[in-house]
Amino acid sequence: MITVYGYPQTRTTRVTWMLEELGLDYQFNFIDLMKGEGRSASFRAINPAGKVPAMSDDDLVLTESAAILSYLGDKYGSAPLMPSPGSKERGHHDQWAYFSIAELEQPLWVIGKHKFALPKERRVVEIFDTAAWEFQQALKLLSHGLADKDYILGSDFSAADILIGHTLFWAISFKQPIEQENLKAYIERLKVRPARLAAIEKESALVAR
Ligand SMILES: N[C@@H](CCC(=O)N[C@@H](CS)C(=O)NCC(=O)O)C(=O)O
Repeated sequence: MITVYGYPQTRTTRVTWMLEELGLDYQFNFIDLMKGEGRSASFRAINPAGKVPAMSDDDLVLTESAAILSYLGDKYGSAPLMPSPGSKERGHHDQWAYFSIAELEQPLWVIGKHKFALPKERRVVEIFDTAAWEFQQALKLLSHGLADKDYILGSDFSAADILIGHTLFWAISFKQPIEQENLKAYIERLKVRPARLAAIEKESALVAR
């Protein structure tokens, strides 16, 4: 059985979105970050970093949202959601997955860290302008890469779209402008993915408990 350790409206949604795309059953183990459960000894035994998401599949425990998506796609999925290892498509898939984590997400996360995540004495508000500018540079590259395609690899949705899409939704909630018309249309396409909506609905039910 697959267990997701997570908290709603965090990178956990990348994993639950992927699981819903794959049509897999999973348990959601709610780690209440607001109550400090990320730092509990029991959760640190799963992820020493104390961060979500984490995932277990039988005796395998994984952290890092992008790695979890690759594992799930390779083990339970197929192309086009997760192109085969060694294929050209997989090369492009991984290029955009790593771009999402390394280039698109990082400036946003810098903003998040210095707004609320870091201890107050570690926050440097002067970094915001530069981080916002860096995010805009990453958006230009993404817009260029997407061009007139529906999804980042072409006409088919892939796991890379989950990583990119989740990051773009995050940017919207951080009030970062996204001006490129092709990115706006891409966001609208991703927003209504039934698997994303199902993942969010399940998360909301957990919060409402
Ligand atoms: N690179 C990790 C980042 C994980 C991460 O930073 N998760 C945040 C939630 S989105 C977290 O658990 N923060 C709690 C904390 O830092 O204490 C991934 O992609 O899974």
